[in-house]
Amino acid sequence: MQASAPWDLFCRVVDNYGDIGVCWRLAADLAARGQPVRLWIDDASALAWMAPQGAAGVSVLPWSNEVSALTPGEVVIEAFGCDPPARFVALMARRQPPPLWINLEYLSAEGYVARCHGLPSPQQGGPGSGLTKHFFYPGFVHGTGGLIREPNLADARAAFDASDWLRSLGVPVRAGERIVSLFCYPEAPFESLARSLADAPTLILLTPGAAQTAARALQPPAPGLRCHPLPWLAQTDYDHLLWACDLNFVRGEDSLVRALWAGAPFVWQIYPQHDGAHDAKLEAFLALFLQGAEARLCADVRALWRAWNGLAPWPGRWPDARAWADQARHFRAKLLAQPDLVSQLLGFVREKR
Ligand code: TRH
Repeated sequence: MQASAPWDLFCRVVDNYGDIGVCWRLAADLAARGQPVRLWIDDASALAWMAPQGAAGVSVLPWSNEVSALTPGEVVIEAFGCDPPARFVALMARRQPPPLWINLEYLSAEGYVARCHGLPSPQQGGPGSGLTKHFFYPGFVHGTGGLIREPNLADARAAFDASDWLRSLGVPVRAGERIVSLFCYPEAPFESLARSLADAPTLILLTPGAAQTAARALQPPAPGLRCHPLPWLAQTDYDHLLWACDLNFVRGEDSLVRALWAGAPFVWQIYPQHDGAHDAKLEAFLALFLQGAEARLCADVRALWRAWNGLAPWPGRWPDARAWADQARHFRAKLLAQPDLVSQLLGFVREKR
């Protein structure tokens, strides 16, 4: 598809790094496929470590209502219902033909996603009156918008050398050690995890923030366990971290997807919601992930994930590592057979034009 103007992608950072993480990946993937992007963002500070090299075809612009001299692109994406500035929306309404307006939604494995994906929402009032917004839902199954997966990702994963990469990062790995990455929220029961992991020589690679704070509070760590703090890594290197580990603890939305592409066992700490909606969301994902797995693996993975999310007591038994790894690879293979999010987005735009 030939782009006559850049796509406009709007992102507001609510908290943490998921909003900017998803938007950056989307922008970089679109640009790499020949669709330049203007990424409008209210707080771009995390890009300094997440994407220090930037990306050809992506320009990062401050969120502003002062956009009157600008022509909106053919496609405008607002991430997670962030409401682009009113003046920009007014320009969209004046553009002929109007841009295709897409609201990129949060990721969920729940059933409503396939039902709502692609639905139109005609705008009845305000500066965008007369325009139609479309809901675009990422997801794990056919009938949803899919997951961000760069075209070269599977090849890069297959060619990756974990030992070389860990050495280049200065990580002191010992032969035979299990390597675990930890990216978590402050509520995670780190002490229970440390006790369980201490049953075998284990090196935990701690991402900045809650993981390092929790590990500092547990000094000295349990015998058999070593902890190594990491700096914030660029997104591409965070992928490498997930590929280099035997087990990954991830959180939120984007690192979950990247753990899926790593194809290794992982535990997901879901973003907690005050109304408790995260519980059903976690169960919906577990049900998909564990489809076809042996009953024992299902029970053990479910128990561990629920405990890590504070929804159950810490389990007495750890999932079997080999069966867990097989299931992770099996699920990744299923996902790889589905079209990725950017391919679907390009198809959606073609269809609506
Ligand atoms: O930071 P998060 O908890 O973001 C959350 C969730 O997305 C949640 O669903 C959303 O509602 C909330 O924000 C507002 O987790 P997430 O989604 O994994 O985002 C982290 C990003 O940071 C991801 O793109 C990976 C990236 N990252 C790096 O690039 N380098 C690193 O070293 C680490 C640890 C993460």
